[in-house]
Amino acid sequence: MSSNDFRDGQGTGEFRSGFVALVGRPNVGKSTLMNSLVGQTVSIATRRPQTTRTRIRGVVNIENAQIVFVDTPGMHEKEKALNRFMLEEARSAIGDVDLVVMLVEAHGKAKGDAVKDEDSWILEEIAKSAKPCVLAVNKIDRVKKKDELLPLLASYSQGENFKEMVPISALKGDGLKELTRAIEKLLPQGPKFFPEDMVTDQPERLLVAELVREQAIVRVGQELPYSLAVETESFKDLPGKSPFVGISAVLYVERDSQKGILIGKKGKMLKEIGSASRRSIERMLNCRVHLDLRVKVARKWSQTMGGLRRVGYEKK
Ligand SMILES: Nc1nc2c(ncn2[C@@H]2O[C@H](COP(=O)(O)OP(=O)(O)OP(=O)(O)O)[C@@H](O)[C@H]2O)c(=O)[nH]1
Ligand SMILES: [Mg+2]
Repeated sequence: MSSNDFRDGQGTGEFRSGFVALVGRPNVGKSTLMNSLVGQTVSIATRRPQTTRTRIRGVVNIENAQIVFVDTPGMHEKEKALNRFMLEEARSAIGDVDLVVMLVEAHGKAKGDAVKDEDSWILEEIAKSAKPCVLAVNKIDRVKKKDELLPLLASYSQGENFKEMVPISALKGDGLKELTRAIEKLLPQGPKFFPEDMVTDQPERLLVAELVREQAIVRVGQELPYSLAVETESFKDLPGKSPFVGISAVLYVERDSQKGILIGKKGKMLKEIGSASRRSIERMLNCRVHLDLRVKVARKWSQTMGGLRRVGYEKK
């Protein structure tokens, strides 16, 4: 990605700022887009749907604007407490922002109207909020001929009030300049909400827990996709010549059998998750880290609000 080019701004002289929610179905690439725009991982992204569980803010500074993106959980309708919590996170994000960017995938089995139908209730949520909305058609790197996008763009342009429709590849960085320009134009004049060197307002202990969850999803996401939660238990400076941080975190699962999967034969799986997440935490904190992971069973935590609170999810 040519990271600098979309930060150039439009040179209008006025400073603009605002909050922008990234919404859409699970797995369309919202978190990948957030990280590409911010320039580092603030929200974990994996190939498994329903990775993001809470609202996560990432700050992007361009020449004459500051855009605070709010990544949200993929919107889907299911009954479990965890799903209801995630949907509420996305809904309330829409209510709190100046502008909504809705992501859809450019490729996929369903074309045009069929895709739009599946998104119709998300479109209704946005319409109810009366917030201005930009459509970002993501994953264009997977589309061979660009005219294949036309039916999809045509179907979304009918009857919807998108201010702009921008084809992008969050992964490759294509179209991000066009997208940020479209957003900048629609934001009100306003101040810098965050200092320039602040990329997220997420506390480090939450980011750490998410980086551990990411490495666990990568390895055992197929076996326990929705049953896993991670909470940082302690985070402290350790003595040493150079900065050195000691972190302990708990991985919660719902059943004993899942605990076995996560720990693996002779503890091999947990060790792998531990060393991979330690490396990504070290990159994020820019210092040496001692990471201690434990696995606990919190029966059926994802089914009730009390269970969610028990593993660290609180309503904001
Ligand atoms: N080819 C391609 N893949 C992408 C692109 N953007 C995202 N992906 C992939 O799509 C998958 C899902 O990405 P995420 O960013 O986690 O999607 P999400 O919308 O945040 O998903 P949830 O948090 O589950 O709602 C990952 O495997 C990404 O690498 C893109 O522009 N092109
Ligand atoms: Mg996500």
